[in-house]
Amino acid sequence: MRILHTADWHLGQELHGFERGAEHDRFLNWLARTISDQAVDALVMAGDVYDTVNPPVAAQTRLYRFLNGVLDRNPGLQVVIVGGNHDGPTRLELPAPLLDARRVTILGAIPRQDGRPAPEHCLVPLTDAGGRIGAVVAAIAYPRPGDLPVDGGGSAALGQIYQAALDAATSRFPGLPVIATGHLHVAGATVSETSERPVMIGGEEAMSAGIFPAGLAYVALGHLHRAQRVAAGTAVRYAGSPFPMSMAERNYRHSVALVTLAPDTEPDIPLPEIDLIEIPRPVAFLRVPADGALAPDDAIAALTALDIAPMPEHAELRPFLEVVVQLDAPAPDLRRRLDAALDGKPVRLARVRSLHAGAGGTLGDGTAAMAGLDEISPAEVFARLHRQRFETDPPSALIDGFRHLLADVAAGDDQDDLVANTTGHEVPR
Ligand SMILES: [Mn+2]
Repeated sequence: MRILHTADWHLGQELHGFERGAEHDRFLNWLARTISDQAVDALVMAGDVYDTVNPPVAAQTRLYRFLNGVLDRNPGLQVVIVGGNHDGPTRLELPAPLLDARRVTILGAIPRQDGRPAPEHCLVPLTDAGGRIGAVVAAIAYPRPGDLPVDGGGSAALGQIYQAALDAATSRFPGLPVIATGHLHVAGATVSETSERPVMIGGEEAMSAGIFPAGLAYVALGHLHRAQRVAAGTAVRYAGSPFPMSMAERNYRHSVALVTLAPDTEPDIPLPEIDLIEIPRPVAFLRVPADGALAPDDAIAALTALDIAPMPEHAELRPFLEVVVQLDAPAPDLRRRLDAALDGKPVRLARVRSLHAGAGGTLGDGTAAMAGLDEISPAEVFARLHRQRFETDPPSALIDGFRHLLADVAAGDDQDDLVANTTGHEVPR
């Protein structure tokens, strides 16, 4: 069995106001070719298909066109998609009735029965080229409010969901390797500053890697954008995003994971063979300077000297540029001067970061150059404000409460989806 694990496409995403559609097209075309070239049996997408709960029509068109193409060209291919924290569960599942349920499974949320998470309804048997069932996917989506207790104990409760899924899989499909999906932040993994939206699951921001039972052959994760292995022992991996979703990700090597499961099942769980296939970067990310910061005049000289080969292709494939400037005095015309220096160059100035020498304003901690508001997390702003007002760190219960509020606000217009999901969501399988 050859399973291709990918995640965090964020279709519909914009980078500082610039559309990413051309990059997504390049990635999806590459992915479609890779599925054929590598004779993939199943594609597993571990959440954050879309960037928002109400994605633009173009983003939905992209997904449907991709699915139609790969299913048509690869008659043996199965596709398993689960929802992430950016996806609206019912929106994600919308095309499912039009698709062959034997080949495509879309679970926007963990299905429920009698109001409780029902992981036994997440099982997807995978068939190999010979038509035999060779593995099972426990397609667990991002846990939604109500799936887990809110007052702590989230890891334990989610661990029980994974254990129940594994138990159901081994009783229905004895002896077959079981792959689980997940969309969450596992403690100890590397986050991308200001890129992934923090999540609260069962009262915890990061879950222990111990929630995945040792009996799982592989855990296909989404949410963190850096491709990385999480736990030793069981193979637990983040596929990572297909290309940088923020400037912070510009030095990553983006990839998909090709997971090969041994054909014969042993009493012990066979460790899967994992090959990372690097994704060609559709658009270059430049930073001026490469490290550190430049004084305004030096930055303008560097931009004037910037030599970028003219690109025959359209504007949406021009490199993104970030300029980091050290400011000792206000420079209200900086952006205009930077734009002038770049005039006629085939590059997109996505972001200008200004570092200030002073101790910073009301929220500066006085020890380092003040970071821009878009570089510090909301929780850090909250903590700094608390220290400024009360001269102490906020107590952990207060931070937890703040993070809850933040997650609720971020979930925002998810609410309609959630109501629909808690009341009427029953899975066909
Ligand atoms: Mn996510």
